[in-house]
Amino acid sequence: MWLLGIITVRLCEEYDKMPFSYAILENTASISFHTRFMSMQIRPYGDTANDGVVQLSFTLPLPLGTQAREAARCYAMLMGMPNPLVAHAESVDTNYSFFVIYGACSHTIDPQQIAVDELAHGELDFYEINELIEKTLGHRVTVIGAAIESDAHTVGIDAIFNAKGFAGNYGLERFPAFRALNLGAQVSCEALLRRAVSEQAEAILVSQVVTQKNVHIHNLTKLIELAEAEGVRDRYLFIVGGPRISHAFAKELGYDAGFGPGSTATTVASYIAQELVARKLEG
Ligand code: B12
Repeated sequence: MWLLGIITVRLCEEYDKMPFSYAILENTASISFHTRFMSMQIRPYGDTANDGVVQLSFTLPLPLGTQAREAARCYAMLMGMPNPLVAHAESVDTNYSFFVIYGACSHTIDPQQIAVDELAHGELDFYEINELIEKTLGHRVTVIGAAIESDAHTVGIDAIFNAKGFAGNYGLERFPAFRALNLGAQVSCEALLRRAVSEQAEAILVSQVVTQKNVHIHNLTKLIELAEAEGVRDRYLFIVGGPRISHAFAKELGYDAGFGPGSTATTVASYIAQELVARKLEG
């Protein structure tokens, strides 16, 4: 521990000697080279292009004071900010302090090298979705949804299901092509699967908002494992949504699709309609 302490202090001292503008200039020189000749390397934009300036906030388990402020500054250096400024410090409890740090990061990123696993399905409108299902599938599609297990947050799943919808988009209950059943929150995986069977659902939509201690991973894995154990995994489209969900993450957990913050029923309905049609055509 004491060795780590010494390294930390030395690192802070070394960075302290480096003027803020020098750190930026040094890094900007290398970025120009890369930008022109190698690849497209970028940094965040603060005052001038590619200066790397960011603002971040965090809480430390220390009472507010000079030691806490310095600890926050050193911690920001360890995160790759050569000369951070503690722009704001506030006590949030007897033994906890909240900080806002302002500083320039030296790291760069090449957006051309970033691979994003996104849904390839295009977005159809309300009428196109209903028409596609009616003409190609020839029946109403039953979709069933819930916030599963311990999760009590209903606003997200309601935004997707409720007829009045969200952000100017109708919810699934409004689409004539869907029979949409929203079971609400804190529904066990067992109960959701039982209901999906009895209602002859074609898609199961689950919401997970709380991610503390990775509870969402536990809950989401439980549902897929249960479906596999009961031999019904391939009977349904398994869809998950929530503020910390991405399509790539959903796939990792064994789901067919994942929807993150700001999702609307139109996007989800477009996916369900096109995916069910594609599966039907594949036989
Ligand atoms: C309202 C709220 C509550 C209400 C919920 C009331 C209700 N009926 O829903 C109450 C007070 C009950 C609550 C309780 C708790 N909450 Co709360 N809550 C919130 C709050 C303020 C808003 C959430 C919300 O409604 N967002 C609006 C909706 C529209 O957004 P959304 O959920 O992201 O949904 C969109 C997408 O994610 C997606 N989506 C979501 N679900 C689905 C599903 C499908 C199938 C699809 C396709 C898409 C999709 O589409 C939606 C529309 O775009 C957030 C903070 C915040 N500002 O987000 C905290 C927050 C989610 N809560 C939090 C916590 C910690 C809790 C508690 C654990 C607190 C406690 N210690 O008791 C409890 C948990 C209770 C439980 N067992 O689940 C944390 C979660 C942190 C984390 N990462 O885990 C947050 C982020 C607050 C925070 N900053 O700490 N909460």
